[in-house]
Amino acid sequence: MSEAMHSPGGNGDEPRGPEVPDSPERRREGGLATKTRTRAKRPDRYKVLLHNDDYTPMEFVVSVLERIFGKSPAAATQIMLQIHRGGMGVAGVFVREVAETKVATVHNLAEERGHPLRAGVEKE
Ligand code: TYC
Repeated sequence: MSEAMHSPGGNGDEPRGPEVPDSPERRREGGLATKTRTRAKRPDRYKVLLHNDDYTPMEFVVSVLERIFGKSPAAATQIMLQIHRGGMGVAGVFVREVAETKVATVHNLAEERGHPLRAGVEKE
């Protein structure tokens, strides 16, 4: 055997210990495997608002609040009346993608039935 095969370092075959994936962070730390833990932030919430109009039947709004927003018949009726008297009301609060999907569902159902009911989202 040649001397070169036993000399430490140099021929690229020396054991290097447990493999840790390389990363910009690891290089910055001079080769030490460190990790900064960053807490995941609570996603922003969005209110889904229903708007009053003169034509959508009250029963339809109540059924939307029950079916799309999971409200009890009593809660759905209270929210509908609040919208009817005050101009708008909160149907629910969700992360943005869910809120936008609810709005689209409300508009699709209302259009199917020929009602002008409108909904929108507002960041909390
Ligand atoms: N104002 C409607 C009526 O008198 C009822 C209504 C309530 C419509 C809530 C829309 O978001 C609404 N038939």
